[in-house]
Amino acid sequence: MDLLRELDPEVYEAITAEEHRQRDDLELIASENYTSAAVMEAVGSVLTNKYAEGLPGKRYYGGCQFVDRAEQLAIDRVKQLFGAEHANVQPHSGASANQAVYFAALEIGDPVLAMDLAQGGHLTHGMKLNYSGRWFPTVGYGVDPKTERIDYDRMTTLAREHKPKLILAGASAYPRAIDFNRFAEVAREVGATFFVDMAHIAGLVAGGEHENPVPVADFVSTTTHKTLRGPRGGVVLCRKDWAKKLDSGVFPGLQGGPLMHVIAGKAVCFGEALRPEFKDYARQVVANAKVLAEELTRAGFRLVSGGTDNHLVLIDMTSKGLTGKIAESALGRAGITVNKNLIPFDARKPMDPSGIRMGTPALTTRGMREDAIRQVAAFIVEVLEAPDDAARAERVRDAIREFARDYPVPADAASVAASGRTR
Ligand code: DSN
Repeated sequence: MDLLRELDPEVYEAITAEEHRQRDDLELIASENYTSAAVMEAVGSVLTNKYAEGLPGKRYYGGCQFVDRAEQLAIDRVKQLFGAEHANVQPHSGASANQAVYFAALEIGDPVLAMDLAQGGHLTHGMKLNYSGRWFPTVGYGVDPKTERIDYDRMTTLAREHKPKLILAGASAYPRAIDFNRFAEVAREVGATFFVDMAHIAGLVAGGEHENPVPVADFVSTTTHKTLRGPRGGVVLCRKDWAKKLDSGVFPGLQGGPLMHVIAGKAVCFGEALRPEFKDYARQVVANAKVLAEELTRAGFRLVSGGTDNHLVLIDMTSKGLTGKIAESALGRAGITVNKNLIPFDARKPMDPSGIRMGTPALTTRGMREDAIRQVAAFIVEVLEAPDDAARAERVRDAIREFARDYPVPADAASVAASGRTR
C-alpha cells in the first residue's frame, strides 16, 4: 500500500495497525475469519468503479459485460456449493439478505416465529428495535432451560398457536446442531414459509459438517464472511418458484447498485469452498471447537449446553465468579479477542452479560490444530484465573505474539509463497 502510505498516511496507519492486530493476536470471535489473499485482491479491484443495477444480462447500465461474468460465476458456484435452485448474490450484508427475504415472502404486519435474540437468535430475527421486529410481529422460541438446546416441542406449540406466516431457524450464539427437518415439518403443518439464516454455520454446511438446510427450506440466507471465509457480504438461496420475488426484493426492493467488487470476491470464495481442502478446514473447525470445549470444561468453566457440535462455545463466566464484560476486557489485554454475550435465561444485562462466545474458524484458518488449541485454552485459563493481574496479561500477550508467529495469516502465507521463500 505504498501509494496509500504516501497520499493518506492517517488511513494507512489505521489499516496497518489493524493488520498487525490481526496478525499478533488470537482471534476467537465466532463470526470472524481471515479471507484469502485472492478474495482480497478481487475485493480491492476496479470492479468497485462499476454500476450494475439489475442482474447478469439484464442491466440498467451499459458496460456490464465483464461484471456480468463475475456475478454469473458467483451465482453458479454458490448454487453448486449448496445444491440450490436459485441464488441472489447481491445483498450487501446478512441483515440486508434477511430483509430481502422478508420483502419477498411477507407483507408488513405478517406474523413471524423466530429464535429469541436473548436465547441465541439474531437482531434481524424480530428484535424490537430492528426493522424485523418493528414491521413483523415476532414471537420468539428458545432453548429448554435444562438442556439449553432448542425446545422443538415448545416451538411447535408456538407455531400452532400463533400461525406465523414465516418460521425462521438459525442463530448467532447456539453451539448445537439445528434440526432443520423438524422446523420444515412444523412450517408445512401450519402453512408457513420456512426460512433458514445459516450465516454462522454456512462454512460447516459447505464442508459437510452440518446438515444442509437448502433441500428443506423455502429460503436460506447467509453472510459470506463467517465460517464460509469470504468477503463481507450476504447471499440468499431459494426455490425456483420464489426466484422472481426474491430478486425484486433485493433490487429494487431494498438496494440500488450491487457491490460488484464484493460479488467478485464472493465468486472466489465459493470457488475455494468447492475445493476438497475446504472440507478439511470445516472438519478441523469443529474438531478444534470440541477441544476448546473440553479444555475449558476441564478448567472448571460451565459451557452452555455442556459443549458444542459446531464452531463455537458459549461460556457461562459466572461459573468462575466473572462476568462477560470482565472476561472480554481481561482477555483483550492479553491479545485474545472474544465477545461478551448473553447466555440463555441470563439474569444480567446485554452490555454486561454472563457469557463469552468463542469460535475457532479464524484460528483454524491460520493452521491451528488440536494441540495449538490446547495451548490457546491454556492462555485463556491463565488470564481468567487472575483477570486483574496486568503483569500476567502482559506476559501472556508476549507469549501469544511468539506463538502466533508459527501460524501465519493467509495474506502473509500467500506473500511468502509468492516470493518462493520458506518461513
Ligand atoms: N454480528 C454477527 C455475529 O457476531 O454473530 C451476526 O451478524
